[in-house]
Amino acid sequence: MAVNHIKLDKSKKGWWKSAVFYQVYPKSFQDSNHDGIGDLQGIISRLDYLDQLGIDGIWMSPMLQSPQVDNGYDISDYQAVDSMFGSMADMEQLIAEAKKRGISIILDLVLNHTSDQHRWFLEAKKDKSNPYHDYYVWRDGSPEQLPNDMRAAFGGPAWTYVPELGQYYFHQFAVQQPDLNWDNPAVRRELYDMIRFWVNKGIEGFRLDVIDQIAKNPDLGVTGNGPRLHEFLRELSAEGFQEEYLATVGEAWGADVERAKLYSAPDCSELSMVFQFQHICLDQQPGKDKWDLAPLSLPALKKCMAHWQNGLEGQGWNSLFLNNHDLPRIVSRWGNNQDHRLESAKLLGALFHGMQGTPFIYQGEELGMTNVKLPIEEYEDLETVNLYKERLAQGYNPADIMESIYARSRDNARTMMQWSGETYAGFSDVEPWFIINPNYTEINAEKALADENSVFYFYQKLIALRKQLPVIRDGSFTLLCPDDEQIFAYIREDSNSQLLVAGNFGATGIVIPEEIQKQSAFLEGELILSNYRKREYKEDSEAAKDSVMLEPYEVRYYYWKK
Ligand code: TEU
Ligand code: CA
Repeated sequence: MAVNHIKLDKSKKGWWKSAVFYQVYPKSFQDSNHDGIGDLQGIISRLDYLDQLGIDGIWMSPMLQSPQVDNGYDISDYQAVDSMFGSMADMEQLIAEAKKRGISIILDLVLNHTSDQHRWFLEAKKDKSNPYHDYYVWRDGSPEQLPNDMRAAFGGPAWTYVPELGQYYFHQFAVQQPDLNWDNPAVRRELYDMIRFWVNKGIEGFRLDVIDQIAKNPDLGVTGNGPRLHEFLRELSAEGFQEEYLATVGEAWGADVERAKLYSAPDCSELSMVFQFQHICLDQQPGKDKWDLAPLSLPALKKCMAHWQNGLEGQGWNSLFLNNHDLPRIVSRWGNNQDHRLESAKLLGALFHGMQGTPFIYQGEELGMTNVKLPIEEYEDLETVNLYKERLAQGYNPADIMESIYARSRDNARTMMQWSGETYAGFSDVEPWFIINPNYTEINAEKALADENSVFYFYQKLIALRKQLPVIRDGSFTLLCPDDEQIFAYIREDSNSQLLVAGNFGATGIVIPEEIQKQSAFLEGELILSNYRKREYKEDSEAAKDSVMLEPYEVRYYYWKK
């Protein structure tokens, strides 16, 4: 299957608008030294695979020195590679080997908090006059009297008492993840210097962990979208990012379209783009958290995406994603991993890759990897473990808690990458740190590469199309049939061309609505992509490219040159 990968010129401003990124979760990607833990040499050994897929950059979840309470999101030294993953030399080799293949390495910056084992925090809790004390957020209190009733994201209070100081420190996440005090200019300076260290090593972009939560004000109960947030971001950008044309993406659960225009302003005064989560939160009960499941409304999903597509056009830039290391596998969530795994995985990929923005693929998504169901003792993720305890104590029924966990646990994304049908799935030759989804004998990269009908080759085509058709990057977006409960369709258009994307989100066939049939791209255009092979055989009238029946989870792209 000849797919011509166009390599991007990274010295061009805004190169990331044409790019497709791939997220690697280092611990679960590839082990190279027989300890059952993924590592940097493992990633290097799989660069050819990623190059074959056609991606332009790798966002790596943190591989820096860490006690691994939260799988590396608790960093104890920002300038040292954790020995579990390799050495600084391995990191330099990874950057160089990736660059040879036109692949940029994007580092995950966790700037909201450090590990409680970071040197700064160890100093900070020695005494109040220590220069590092003010690097963190402290309030007076007594064992009986917490500063206020704010809660941490992973359960329990957001305050932990240090008896020697008679003070509490603030943490939005785990007890072992104390929040940094961004109001202190010395903290910001340290972080900018650290960013320059990595830029000098050849890092070409950053993903910024919970960036909307850095400007907190616990006295007012404020975590996200604090008053100084955009001031801090402009400084961070000026000091850390701008001149190199780095690709920067902020994780911002609290972003709406208006705020995203600030974050991703075309003058690059803040970031390249943000990960927003409004679409991701649609299948939970309003006002509740992700564990309180609700069915997805397709019209709501379509309108949400259209709102972002239209809202940021010319005024900002979207990221496009359905998966990451915190989210369940999309084919299990919004697709159909029973009877239509391949079709629905491709449908979801095609719908998102046809939009304007920069797509991010999460490891294994290109294979259509699925969720897992485990006995509670086997979950590793602290969020999952804490949730179970907390809900049990609140009187929830264990079976209901498990349903939420099966659907939403972050561990769904953290099982080992499925490379082959061999023992340990080609991930390692010893038992890995966490489980392998038992379906690895069926779903794996080796099989996918041997099957031209695989999700892998479909994603490869999606990536190649983005490079070939400027309308995918630049065209306007018009949602079709917004209220239809089963069809997801839209038009991308520029002055020379039109791209029609039409998909069937249901397990039953459906006639293409009139509103779509009358589009020029449907009438005059060429069918350039479909997830049903029979569309390629034009002599069969049932299967013809202009058939008005969409099969279950079918998706088609029609391209029309005006
Ligand atoms: O995630 C931020 C975050 O808000 C998630 O914890 C999210 O709330 C949760 O997964 C869904 O309920 C980032 C990282 O992506 C995550 O892996 C880290 O655990 C977290 O920050 C703390 O650094
Ligand atoms: Ca290893």
